[in-house]
Parts: sequence; C-alpha cells; structure tokens
Amino acid sequence: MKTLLTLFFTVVCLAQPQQTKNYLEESRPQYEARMKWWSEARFGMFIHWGLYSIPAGEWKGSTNHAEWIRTTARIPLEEYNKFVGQFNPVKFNPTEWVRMAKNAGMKYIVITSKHHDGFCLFDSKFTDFDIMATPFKRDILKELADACHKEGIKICWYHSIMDWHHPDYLPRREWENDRPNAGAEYERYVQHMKNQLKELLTNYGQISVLWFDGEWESTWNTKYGTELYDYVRSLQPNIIINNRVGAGRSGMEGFTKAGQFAGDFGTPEQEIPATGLSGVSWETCMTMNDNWGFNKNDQKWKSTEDLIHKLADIASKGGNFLLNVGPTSEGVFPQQAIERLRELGGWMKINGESIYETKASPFKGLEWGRCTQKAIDGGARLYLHVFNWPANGKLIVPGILNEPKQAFLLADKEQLHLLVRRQEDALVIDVPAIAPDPNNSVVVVDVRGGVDVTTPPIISAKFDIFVDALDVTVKSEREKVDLRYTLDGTTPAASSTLVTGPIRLTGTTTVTARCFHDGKPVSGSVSSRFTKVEPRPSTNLTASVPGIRYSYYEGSWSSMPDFALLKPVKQGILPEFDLSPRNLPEDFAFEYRGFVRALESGIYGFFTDSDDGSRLFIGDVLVVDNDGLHGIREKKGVVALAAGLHPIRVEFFQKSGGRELRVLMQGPKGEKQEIPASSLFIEK
Ligand code: FHN
Repeated sequence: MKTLLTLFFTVVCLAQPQQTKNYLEESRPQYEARMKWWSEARFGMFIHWGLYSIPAGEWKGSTNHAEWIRTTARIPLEEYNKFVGQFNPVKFNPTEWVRMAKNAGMKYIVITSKHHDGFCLFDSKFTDFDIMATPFKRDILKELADACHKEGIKICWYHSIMDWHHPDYLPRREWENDRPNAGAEYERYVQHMKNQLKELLTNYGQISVLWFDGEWESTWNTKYGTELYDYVRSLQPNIIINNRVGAGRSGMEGFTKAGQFAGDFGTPEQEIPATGLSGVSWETCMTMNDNWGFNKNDQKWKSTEDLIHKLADIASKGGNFLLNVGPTSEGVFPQQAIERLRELGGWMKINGESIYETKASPFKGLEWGRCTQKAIDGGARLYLHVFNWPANGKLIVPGILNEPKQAFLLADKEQLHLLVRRQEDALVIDVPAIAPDPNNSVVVVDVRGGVDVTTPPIISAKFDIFVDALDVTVKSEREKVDLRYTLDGTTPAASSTLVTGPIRLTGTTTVTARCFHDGKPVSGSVSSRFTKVEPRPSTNLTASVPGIRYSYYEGSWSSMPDFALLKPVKQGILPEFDLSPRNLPEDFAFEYRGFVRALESGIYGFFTDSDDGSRLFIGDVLVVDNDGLHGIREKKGVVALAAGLHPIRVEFFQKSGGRELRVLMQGPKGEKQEIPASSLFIEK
C-alpha cells in the first residue's frame, strides 16, 4: 500500500510549483534575527536513537560498535532489517525526556529522524522502514515534538543525507555484494529525501533546526546542498540549518572551507575550537561517553566537572554546546546520562545567567578559567568562570583597563559586594576562602564603559628549539603600546628592554614580554622558552634502497593500537606513505617504518594530516601526536637532525567516515611538503 502512495506522492511532489523566494539571499540583519534564539540558548540535547540501540554496540563478540554498526560490523541489509520486528521501546516517555533536558538547562533537542541506516523514527508515507513497521507502532517524533511544544523546548531534527537502506542511494558500502547498484537513481533518492523532509516539516509543528549529516560522500555536492537549504527554508522559513547541508565542511573541526556554502552554523564534532570565529555561528556536538548511539559496554563517561568546564569553555568562545544522549532499546536514557544531566541542571539553575544570552570572552586566555560577558547599562557584565579557585583569596583579572562598578558571587543571592581594586593592568578581586562550587564558581564583575582589554604580546619564532641561533619576534594586536621584555624569566617592568625588532637568541632562553602605555603596564605578561639543542646523529646503513616498509592491520579502534600486540594482515614495501594496499573494511590501521633523509643539519618540522589518528616517531622520539578519532586534522612537531638518514615510524588508524593520511616535513631552509619518495629509504 505504502509503495503506491509513495509513487503518488513522488509524482505530486515533483509537480509542486517551485517556491519563488530565494532564502540564500537573506540579509545579515535577517540572518541574525533568525539565529537570535539559538545564539542565546547556548545549550541543547542531541539524541541518537534507532534500531542500533538493540544490538547496543555488540555484534558477534565485538563490542565497540554503535550507530554505525550496520557498516562497522558489515551486517547485510536483510539481517539488519530483522531489528524492525524487535524495536519496541515500551518505556519511552517523551515528557520525561523533555523535562530531563529542560531541567539540565538545555533549550533545544535535536533527535535523529533518520540516521545513516535509513530507519525512520517517524511515520513516513515514503517507506516501510519506519517506526510504524515495528511492534511499537507510535510516531516517536510526533510524541516528542508535542512534549517539546508543551514544555517550551525547541524541537529539531537530525537527518542523514547518507542512507544505507534506500535502493536509490549511492554509493553502496564497498563490502555490500548483495546490493548491486543496478537501477539505483540518485536523483530519485534526492526527491525521496525531500518528500520525507516535507513530512518532517509539515506534520510536527514548528521545527527549529534541521541538523543535516552524512554529507561527505562523493554523490552529494554544493548544488544539491544549496537547493536543499532553500527547499527546507521554503517549508519553514524561520528554521535554522547547519553547514552539513552543503558539501564544504572540513572534517570534524566542523567549519566550512572558504568559498563553500556554509549553511547557518558550523559543526565542530567531539572537539572545541581553540578560539571562536568572529561573526561565525558554531555549535560543538559531543558525546557524553565515547559513542553517539547506545553502547552497553561504553563506560568512558565524561565527568560532570568536565562537562561543566566544556560548557563554559564553549560559551566563552561564543559557541553552542550540543550534548548527546543515546537512549536504550527500551526507550530510557542510560543512568549515567541521567545523573550527569541532573548535576548539570544543578549548576545551571544557579549559574545559567552566565551562559544564556552571553557573548564570547574579551580575554585571549585566563589561567584560572573562562569568561563570558553581557552588555549592561553603561558598561559590561563579566562572568568569571573560576575552575581553579585562588588559594590566597585574590582573583586576578589581567589586562583590563575598565574601572569596576561592583563584583559579587553569582551564587550569592544577597549579591554581597566583593572588594575589587586595580593593581597595574589587572583588577584584583578579594574572594572567599571556599569556592561556592566545586567545579566552576562564577564571579560577576560589572565594569564601566565598553570592555577595554589588552591581551599580552605574541612571542613567536619558526620553532621553539634551535641549533645555533634563533630570531624571536614580539608583537601586539594593540596599537600605541610599548613592548618590553626580559630574558631571565622575570616579569617586565617599565625599565625593561624595549622591543625594537627581532630578538636574537644564542642559548636556551625564556623570553617574557608585556605591553606598556605611558610607562604603565596595560597587559599581563607572557613567556615562551626556546631551547638550544644538539642535532640527533644520523644512522649509517651499510646498504639502503628507496622505499618505506608497511604493515597493514584490520580492526576497530578509537585510538592508536599497540602494533606490537597485533598480527599484520599483510606487509610490503611502498615508494611513499600510502593507504592503498588495504582491503575493503572501513576500519584498518597501518604502521610504516624506514629512514628519512635530512639533507643538512638543522631543525626539521614534521607534520601529519590525518582522519582519523596518526603518530610520527623519529627514532624512539614521538615527534607528532595526532592520535584520536577526528576528521582531517594537522598536527606538527620539531626535531633537530644531523645531515643523513634517520629512522622514521608512522602509525595510522581509520574508524568509519572519511580517511586520509599525509606525512609532511619542512627542513631548515625548505618549504613544508609531503615527504617525497626520494627522501625515504629502507635498509637493504
Ligand atoms: O557519522 C555520524 C555519526 O554517527 C554521528 O551522527 C555524528 C554526530 O554528529 N555525525 C557523523 C560523524 O561525523
């Protein structure tokens, strides 16, 4: 029956007149008005739920799967479809879920309407692979949306572009021999996705965010993405859409490459950017343990302290925090998640004002914690998130030129004033001996006028180690300041040496710098240490030939495995670093061993660009640590080498999603480049 309806609706939808307004031409004020509630909300709940909660991460003895289990365990579709008949989350209580989010201080919920496996948690006329085909037979999204609307929480959909079930989606999984491409029409799949999005955006009331995902495969592109953005906005003009609607996101760091279509906000995943990006909306999404979908064996739960710090860190950079819960197949949140939500709520109940509607910190960094801020009449209110409470009762806020109006503890209902006085560039606040909160105590400081902060100077050099001599530069982002420095680790004073150009070092030195104006310090100080080193002696090989040895492994890891404990599937010699000699599995690892040639003695930078984790050793020294589950990410390290051959070892592992490895080096006078075959050797 549904098939006939599908055909009917597909024809009807294709016949729909195209909407006239082009939502891509929205003005900045219109964009900011539409984003206002989201930017003020700062904190939301992510929910990954579906058939994968039934195996709960386990398959044929392997226990580190989750929502990707159909692919990571290579379960044939026919086998996976059997979960439909088992999905009966009788304990599902939407109001309970929504109240747990609300009481945790979360303002919106993003739930998987359809994840990559293609199963729909809602009643769709366009597929039988949905909740109505299960024993549960209740439209989960409808019940959750109703509960959200009733409780004043924004309801949002996560929707995967990638679909491992629909016959028209391409590409198939490489290992799927039972699902030939024949007859698949991707354009028909795109229309199917639009048909379902029309259901999701017309049958469930106001939907606040459409959180696309699974956009990275070659079949999706910017044209599809911009059209889909426009289409979704035509159905709910005020909806917000993430950057994964397009095809321009750069891996897990989540921001959109320059010039690509960026949707409405960036989506760093499992990581918090080092700084916010001015004028760019972004949201870090993160798991509470190691998995998005429920994994009954995953006990790597982040502590509540860590989650509160992450929330404050993200808000201090102007971002939102989308924290995930993976419910069980019975329809309940794991107890560890419930406890953390309750503890987060306890902190937010007292300190939520320091998160909601705040803007990013005016400081580059604070030793004791983070800062968020709000404009108030005649000035600004600073929320000082103090993770490390000062033992001496003096909280120092460096480099701020504003005069204070008042200070108090946010947790203090009486708002008893704390003594605030100026000490050179800093405000010093006398705080009680005991911190009001064990994880993050918020001190409020109101200051007069627009916030006027001078960040410490920037001390930089090509590397932080050197062989003979090194030129160090000291600069400030602020104009009309004098930069003064010391070379003995002491804090610069008005009488210290003025920076007049590069500072040449010939021995190991700590450079400390500070900004001054009219002979007074106006910033905190900053120090960097530069070390003089001896080059590592080269290795003399009796005979060598070009190449690099590789060992290839299969398995599923979330961090670099210990290769000494593994048996390689195959080994060989390659001309350079390369992932090609692998088999079909999504999850695999490589170890490369050989020698790299240093053409001259000096300092060498090594880099790995990888998705997922990688590490690079010279000899037994770990020079680049780029381990972990992440999108394409570059990490670097430096080492001093004598001219000649040096042993190099590179490790790499891949787990689901994108896969990439580039190994680069930069010599004392050369440019950064991928290590060419001409620089790689093995012992004959
Ligand atoms: O592949 C998905 C993954 O299962 C999960 O949904 C995360 C959450 O944003 N997104 C993708 C991985 O980047």
